[in-house]
Amino acid sequence: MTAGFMYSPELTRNILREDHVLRPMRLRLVYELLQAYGVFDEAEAVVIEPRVATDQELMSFHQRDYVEAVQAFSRGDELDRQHRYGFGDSGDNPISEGMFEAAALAAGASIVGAEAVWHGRADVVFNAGGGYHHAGPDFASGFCVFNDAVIAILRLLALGAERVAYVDIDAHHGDGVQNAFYGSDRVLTVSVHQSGRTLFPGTGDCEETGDGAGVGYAVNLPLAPGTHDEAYAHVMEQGVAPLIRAFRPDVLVTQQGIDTHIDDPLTHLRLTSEGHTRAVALLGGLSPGRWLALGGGGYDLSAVARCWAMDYAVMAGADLPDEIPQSFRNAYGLTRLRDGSAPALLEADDARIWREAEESVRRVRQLVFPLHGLES
Ligand code: OKP
Ligand code: ZN
Repeated sequence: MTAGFMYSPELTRNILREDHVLRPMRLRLVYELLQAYGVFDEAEAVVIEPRVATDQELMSFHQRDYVEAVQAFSRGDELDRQHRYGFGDSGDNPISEGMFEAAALAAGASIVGAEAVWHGRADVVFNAGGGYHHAGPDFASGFCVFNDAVIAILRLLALGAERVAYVDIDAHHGDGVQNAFYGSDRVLTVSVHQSGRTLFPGTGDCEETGDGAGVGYAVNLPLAPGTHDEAYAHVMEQGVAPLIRAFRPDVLVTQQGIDTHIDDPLTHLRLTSEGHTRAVALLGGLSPGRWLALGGGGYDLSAVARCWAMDYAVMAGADLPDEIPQSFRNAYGLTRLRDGSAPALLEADDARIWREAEESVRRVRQLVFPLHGLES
């Protein structure tokens, strides 16, 4: 397996706002942790330099006026028009100097990754600095400016992919990607997330299954607050895996937000590093040999660094010992790669968690499985 890792220090520079929870330095932690382990010394683990996406590439999904507006805002111009495009100083999407270049670089990294897996230069490429799944054609949303996931999928289709499977395991519903392909049967979007009843962006119910030709090609598996590794594995195995197998994609695209982690400050899921990596390993096992992996949310720096390093180890077939190498330990104070076991649960919570997980699986199997020739 050749596994590419998209990286340049430029990917870690754009600070949205001093107090913003999305801190670009988290990518540097992932990279430095992998480096401390010596992962990139192996021939099959290669660092790939991103490039900035062109305006044309951004406009494969985004409206021209939006791309031009982001460009202007990024220079500090036309700021009075920011609210109509979803930006605002004190909200989720502040304007920062250079944000256009930063967002275009994140999108360019996903494009480069998509091309590398399509042309077989790598079996898998991980762009941890991508996965901006909420951005819409003409608006920023949920920390996302340009939707690199949509743009990369459009590139794969243009290169000749007939079917692309997109699986989004961020704690938030992957609404922007789902909406972009809602009427298409060539892109299967699957999102596993904390239910919209209790979390942004509020969508992602099981009943959202697609439109027209796309009916059956949008899949949602909402989860209860508190969902743990065991219930999560059940949903992945019983709800997600059979669909991907039946769909037989030419390319697998994953969004691996790690805000599902028990220590994440924004969500209420309770996955451990083991639960997350197990899901990623399952998805990797479903790859047709072309896999574009994207980052996403993840707001606890320790969880991000450790879990995404473990994700990349899965991709590169590397074996990382639990003890974090001295150099990284001294710099950042992390000692163990993996979480210990998760804290015990109240019985009543556990019953509720299982009930919701099983209910999501049941509804998806009923609504969507038959459309793919699967038994519900
Ligand atoms: C982005 B990703 C209400 C607060 C909503 C937005 C969270 C964005 C998460 N305006 N906060 O999916 O991790
Ligand atoms: Zn998220």
